[in-house]
Amino acid sequence: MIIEHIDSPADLRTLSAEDLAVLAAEIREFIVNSVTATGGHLGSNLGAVELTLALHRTFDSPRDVILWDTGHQAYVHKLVTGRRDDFPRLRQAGGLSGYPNRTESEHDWVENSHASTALSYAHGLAKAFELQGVERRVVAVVGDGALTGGMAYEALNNLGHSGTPVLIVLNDNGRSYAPTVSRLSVSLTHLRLNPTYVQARQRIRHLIRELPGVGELAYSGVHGLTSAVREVVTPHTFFEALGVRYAGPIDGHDIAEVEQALANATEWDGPILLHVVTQKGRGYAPAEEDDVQRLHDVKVKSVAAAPPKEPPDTVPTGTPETVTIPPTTFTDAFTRSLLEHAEADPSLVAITAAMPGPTGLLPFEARYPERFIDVGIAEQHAVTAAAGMSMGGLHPVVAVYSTFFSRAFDQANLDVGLHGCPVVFVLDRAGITGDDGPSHHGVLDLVLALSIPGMTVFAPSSAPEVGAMLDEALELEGPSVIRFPKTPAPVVAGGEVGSGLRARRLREGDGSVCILAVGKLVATAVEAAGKLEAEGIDATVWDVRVVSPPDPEMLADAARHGQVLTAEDGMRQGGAGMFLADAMRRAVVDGDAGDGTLLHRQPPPVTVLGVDRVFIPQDKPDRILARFGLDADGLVRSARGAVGAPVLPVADASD
Ligand SMILES: Cc1ncc(C[n+]2csc(CCOP(=O)(O)OP(=O)(O)O)c2C)c(N)n1
Repeated sequence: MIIEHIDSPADLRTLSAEDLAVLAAEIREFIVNSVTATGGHLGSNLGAVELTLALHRTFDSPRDVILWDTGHQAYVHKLVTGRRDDFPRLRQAGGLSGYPNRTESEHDWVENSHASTALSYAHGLAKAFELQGVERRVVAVVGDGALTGGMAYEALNNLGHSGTPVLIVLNDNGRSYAPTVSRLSVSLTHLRLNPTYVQARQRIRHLIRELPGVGELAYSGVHGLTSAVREVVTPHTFFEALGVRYAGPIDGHDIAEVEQALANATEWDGPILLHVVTQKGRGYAPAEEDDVQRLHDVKVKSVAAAPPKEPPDTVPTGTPETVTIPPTTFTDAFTRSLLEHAEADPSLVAITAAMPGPTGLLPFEARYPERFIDVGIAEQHAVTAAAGMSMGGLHPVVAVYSTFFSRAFDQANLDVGLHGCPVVFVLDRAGITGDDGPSHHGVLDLVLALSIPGMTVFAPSSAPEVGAMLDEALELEGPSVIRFPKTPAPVVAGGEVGSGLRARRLREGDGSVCILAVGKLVATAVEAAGKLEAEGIDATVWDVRVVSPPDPEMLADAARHGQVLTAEDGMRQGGAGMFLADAMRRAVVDGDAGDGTLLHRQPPPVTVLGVDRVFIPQDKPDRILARFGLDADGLVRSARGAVGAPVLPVADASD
């Protein structure tokens, strides 16, 4: 096996064309076997095999910088930079990261995973080398999906203006998660498929290669000629208008062709974009046959069956009465509820930022294509566009991952919040997400959402709550957030769901300790209360449901306890617990119990439980939660500690 002898990029440079072809096949097999065992990004890596080999044969990494936009397609790069043996622990605790990671290798320059940043890093690095007079080349590999992100355009514009020498490799597979939505992508596709261009290009290459003596030499100059042809068949070149030279398109699976083009491109003393066409999922039938996502990412051992092309039958496809299967996940519950609302409300529109599948919008897209909007990887635009839609009389629901909501905070705060637009944000993958590591945990959404004036913040504790909350959110006159995790949570309190903006008291204790639990932590709190009871501590448990505005009845009840604990799967500093503690203090000190009684008393001490302000490495969510004391045993320990601690004397509410 050739792959067993590849421990560094230098080992690639001695290989013949035949060896490289064999190696590419071995790498594909390795990646399929590895990723199906651990889970991870499959389609994107299978499409980048030859491109990665060509890059590492042409450039001298790490002296030359190779940056991977988003970073999910860097498995081959990891393989050829000495990390082959670490793949069995891909995305496992303490194991290989699913993205480039500076602690793993000197070949990894950034720890990314949020898209569209590589061109900016590249600009910065190239500028630094230029100013220091150092000869080092900077290459940024960006997908056509990542190129839909606004930051990429900011960087292109700045690169073109400054003339900083960066080689941008556009890895164009026509896909993001789903097919890429962008006019630019469509134009690029037209160019690569344009028969006049393709034929002319092939004829020129053929003629040149046949020239006796000078054929191969002249072949290297073929891009000059083909770009002349390109100018004829494309009305304008977008990149060149920005000041970035364009070269291509070339076949990204032809290693020799890619190497030649890379070598030519580095001759250009300024920013240049090489358009490389690849096939996502190449060489693995289930991926090639997955029409929508090309097996972009896979769960452990789930690749044998490609995802359904039609909406899954666990969501309603007929009238609402046909719905009989209970929702299994929060996402599933959202999908169902959204479809019901969409049927009743023709002004309802659903917006995704390039992730229609994972956010549960595919059935909506299938049924209401004209009301489905995929903006590309452009969360900021999604949010402000939603504000505009709501100003224009539509009812937008923006479905994004919690971690990507951070990108659009300013837009959510000012463009939606300040204008009081009734936009509903549905934040999936909230809380601890696990395998994807620090950048993917959704631990900031509560902090961010709670700092936006007028934002109603819902945290469903189980899937059936999602529908009730969406009902409520769509009735509000201002913006709202519904945030929930990927993993389903058990339905507590006999399957009943709450309503309106009210919290639910799930358990009434003896007044010693009250747990205010948020979202996923509600089931944990109920479990903890059971354990505490066995120890003689009779805890009250509330499902907070609506973090803002908090239910006054819940606050008043909590204030009557000797101790209060709050529990959430988000950042503790500035999160739900601190928000609720502050609201309770104000409620009791200002005397508004919400039920007609005046309190005017000292609030009880509050122990705020949540995630520490640290970047959390990859691990299984339950293990991470336990580490932060956010499992049932952790809550028991905290409650025990709180009850045993000295309690401030409190005046009775009736005094
Ligand atoms: C800001 C942001 N939003 C969403 C995502 C989720 N995401 C990860 S990869 C991806 C698609 C990337 O497509 P492309 O750049 O074309 O790479 P490919 O996988 O097709 O090679 C998306 C939307 C992300 N990583 N960052």
